[in-house]
Amino acid sequence: MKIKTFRAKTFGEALALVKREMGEDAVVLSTEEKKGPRPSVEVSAAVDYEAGEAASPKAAIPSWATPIPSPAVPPPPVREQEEIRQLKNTLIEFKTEVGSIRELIEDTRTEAKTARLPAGKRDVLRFLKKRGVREEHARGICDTANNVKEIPRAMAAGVAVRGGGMGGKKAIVLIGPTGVGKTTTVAKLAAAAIKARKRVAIVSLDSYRIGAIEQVRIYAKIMGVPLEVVPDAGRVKACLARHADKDVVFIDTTGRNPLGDAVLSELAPLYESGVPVETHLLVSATSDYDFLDRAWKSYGRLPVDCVGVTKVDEAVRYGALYNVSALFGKPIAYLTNGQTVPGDIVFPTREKVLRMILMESPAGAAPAAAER
Ligand SMILES: Nc1nc2c(ncn2[C@@H]2O[C@H](COP(=O)(O)OP(=O)(O)O)[C@@H](O)[C@H]2O)c(=O)[nH]1
Ligand SMILES: [Mg+2]
Repeated sequence: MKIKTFRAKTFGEALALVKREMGEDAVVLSTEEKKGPRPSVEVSAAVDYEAGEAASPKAAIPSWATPIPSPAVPPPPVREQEEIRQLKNTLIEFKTEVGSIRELIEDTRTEAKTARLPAGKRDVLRFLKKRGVREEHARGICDTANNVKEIPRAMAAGVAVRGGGMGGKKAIVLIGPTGVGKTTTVAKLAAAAIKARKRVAIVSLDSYRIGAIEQVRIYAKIMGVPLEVVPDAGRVKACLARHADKDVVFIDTTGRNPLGDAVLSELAPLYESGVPVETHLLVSATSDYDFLDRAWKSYGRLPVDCVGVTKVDEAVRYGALYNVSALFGKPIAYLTNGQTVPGDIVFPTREKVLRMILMESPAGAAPAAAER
C-alpha cells in the first residue's frame, strides 16, 4: 500500500494529480480545505503498492503541487500484539463457557418440566424424541396425548398431505437446497405425469452448476419430453407460452445455500411475472432440525404450496416428517425414497406418514422397500 497527500489549488487539480501520480486504481482517503491568504486543498490517496507502481505514469508534477511525505505508522510492538492475541483467545474461551452454562440451565429447566409431567405423558415425550420429533413439537403433542396409544390421534392434526399428487396449476416449480434431489424429482414427477397421459415439458433454470443441464437433458431425452434451458426466471413466462399445448411443465431450479439471499433474488422475477405456478419446496428427510428451520426462514418467504420430502430411504427415523409439517405448516405432496427414476417416489396418505413417523425405524430399515 502506498499513501500520499497532494496539495493543489482546487479539488479538481488535486484529483488530476492523484490520477497522474498514482494511476486509475488510487482511492481517495481524505480531503481537506486549507483556508487563509493562499487557500488550497489537500487530498490523501492510497493505491495498492504493486498495482500503483505498474499503473502510475511517470508524469512531471507541477511546482505548485508538492507531494507531502506520509508519516510512517509504526506497527504495534511485538509484546502488545501477543497480549492482544491472548486476550482474544480468553474472550473466545469465555464465550464458549457462557454458552455451555446457558445450555446446562436450559437442560435442567427442561428436565424439571418433564419430571413434573404425569408418567404417561413422559412416555409420550420419550417415544416421540426417540423417533426424531423435535422436543418442542413433542411437547405440543404431549398436551393432548396422555399416553403412547393416544399419540396417533394427537399427531394427526399436525400432519397434512396433499392427495392427488400434483395440483391443478400447469407450471410446477421445484425449489430447495443444493443436492436435495430437485432434478431427480422433476424427472420422477415428469414420468408420473406421462404415465397419467399428460403432455409434459421440462424447463431448467439451473445453468449455475456445470453438469446440471446435462443431467436433466438426459432425463428429458429418455422420457421423450422437450427441455428448455432458460437463463433467468423472468423469461419463464414467455417459455410457458411456447408450451401452451402442454398439460404440465416442470421447472427445475438451481439449489442454493438457504443462508444466502440468492434464493430469493433469483426466483423473484418468476413470481413477479404473474405467471401462475405451483411451488414445491423439497427438503431431505436426513436434514437436521436447525437446517430445516433455516431453510424455511429462507424459502418460506416464497409462496410455497407443498413440500416434497426426499431421501427418506437414507433416514434412520422419520420424525423429520413431523418436524417439517410443524415447521412449514404445508402439506406433504410426496416422498422420494431412492435414486431410481421413475420408481422411487410415493404419494402417501396421511395415515402412511403417521405410521412412518411412529415406526421405530432402525438404520437400514427404510420404508422404501415396504412402499414399492
Ligand atoms: N438416496 C436417495 N438419493 C436421492 C434421492 N433423490 C435424489 N437423490 C440423489 O441425490 C443426489 C442429488 O440429486 P439432484 O437431483 O441432482 O439434486 P438437486 O441438486 O437438488 O437437483 C443425486 O445423487 C441423486 O441421485 C432419494 O430420494 N434418495
Ligand atoms: Mg439439480
